[in-house]
Amino acid sequence: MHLLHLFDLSLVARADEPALEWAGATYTFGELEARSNRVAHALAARGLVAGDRLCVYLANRIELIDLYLACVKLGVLFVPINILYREREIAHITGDAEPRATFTADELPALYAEAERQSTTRPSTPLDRDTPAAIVYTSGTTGASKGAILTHGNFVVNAVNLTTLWQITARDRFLLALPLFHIHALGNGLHTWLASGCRMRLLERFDHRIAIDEFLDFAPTLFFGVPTVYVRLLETTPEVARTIGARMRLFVSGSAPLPAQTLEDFRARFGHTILERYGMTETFMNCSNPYAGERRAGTVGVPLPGVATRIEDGELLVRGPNVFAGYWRRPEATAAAFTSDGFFRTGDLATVSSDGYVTLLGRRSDLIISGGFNIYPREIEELLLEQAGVREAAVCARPDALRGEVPAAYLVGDFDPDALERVCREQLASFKVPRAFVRVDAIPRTALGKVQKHLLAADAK
Ligand code: MCA
Ligand code: AMP
Repeated sequence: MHLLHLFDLSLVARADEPALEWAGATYTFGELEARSNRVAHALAARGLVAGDRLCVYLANRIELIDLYLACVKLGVLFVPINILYREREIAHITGDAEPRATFTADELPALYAEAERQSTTRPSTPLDRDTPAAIVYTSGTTGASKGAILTHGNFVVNAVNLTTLWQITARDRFLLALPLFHIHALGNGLHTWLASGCRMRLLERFDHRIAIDEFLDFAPTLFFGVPTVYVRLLETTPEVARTIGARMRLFVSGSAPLPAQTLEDFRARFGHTILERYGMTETFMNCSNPYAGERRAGTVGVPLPGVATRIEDGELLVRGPNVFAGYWRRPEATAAAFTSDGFFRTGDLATVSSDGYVTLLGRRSDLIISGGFNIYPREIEELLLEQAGVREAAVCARPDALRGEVPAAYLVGDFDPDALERVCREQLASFKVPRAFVRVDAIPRTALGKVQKHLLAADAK
């Protein structure tokens, strides 16, 4: 099975039904089908063919959906780039993916002028379960990010699992505010929407100052968030929270650990137990708390259908049709990520209870997750080490009540912290900029020279 079999449940079978609310207008599934066909022909006219890569550097908007559907229909690999990334980070991705085309907001008017003249019939391309649909960059355990090749089969199995297990149907009203350049919104959000045929309101981003108004105005039944989003929603008044809660069916959380206290506070205020699940770019969703059974705080629930799990040296390994096809042009990194019997090493440390619930205990690597965005310290350390006067640098996580964690830099040398901060702001996405630049006499290391980040982090509190 490939993605168009899944999407046709909505694009074709529900063509006249309302599909998408975007920027005050409502579009039917049939209109989305026609728009994306025109865009696909316009891309083909520019020379894009199956197997090419197309990068998009866009915030959430209807054109991002058109472009994704057009890529799927052409067999072109969709490569989304985080809109918060700056030149250095973007250059790494475009250099590695070697796209035939890259779209930013500036290029859209010309493309849509060309699309206007194109046919609304669907282009035909051979597709199957193993056809790559997207390359999504994720940092892995090294500083430079690697492209995870995600196939039609990966997207399909993830969407079918979640739509069934979370009982998502055409009757739902889905509010999507997470960024479509990550698998959380793209893989889970966009694909369960198209699999179920529900009505979705898409927001450019989750802006906590207006999010509540969107909830009240749209009256959703379904919402996906990262923990920071739920901490933000707790700022609302009890009356408004009750109004929103009364219409809602399901709140889902993932991408970072949901503190048990947030789960409790949210239940008290909104009258809903947030359903926590666990996934990765490379694997889509691995585990979920049950919709109907016990949603156990502090756990990520049980493995999804088709997902085999194993614990090895404390690390969770997974295997199944949800697991990606490998890293783009990095056979060595791909080989290192899998065991000889085909299990993917998640890098997450976990335990499993006697009744099958998985609890995540931390990460093998020193990954920092801030507001659901991943930060690999090495990338920031490399930039800091390029700056005058910095002799040694170590970046580690500081606990943060709103964002879970934020990065802090520890440095040896003779430097100007304000200048370092300026350079980071210019060259890195805002969430990667260290919240502190701390001068230390030495970076603590083990006898083998490995930085002992836990000692630095202990200082930070
Ligand atoms: C944040 N900012 C953004 C966005 N989000 N700018 C543009 N588009 C966005 N989507 C910027 C703000 O402009 C601001 O920049 C800074 O980030 C903090 O903004 P603030 O309003 O204070 O945000 P917040 O209340 O902290 O909320 C941020 C957020 C955001 C909405 C929680 O971090 C977010 O969307 N996180 C989700 C990321 C995600 O989907 N991750 C999934 C990856 P400045 O500081 O310059 O003013 S993991 C994954 O996909 C796997 C498969 C999984 O398991 O899900
Ligand atoms: P990414 O590489 O951006 O896809 O991020 C995947 C990582 O996010 C996983 O390896 C986990 O460390 C983390 N993650 C996702 N969901 C959860 C969750 N529910 N609880 C804790 N960590 C999570």
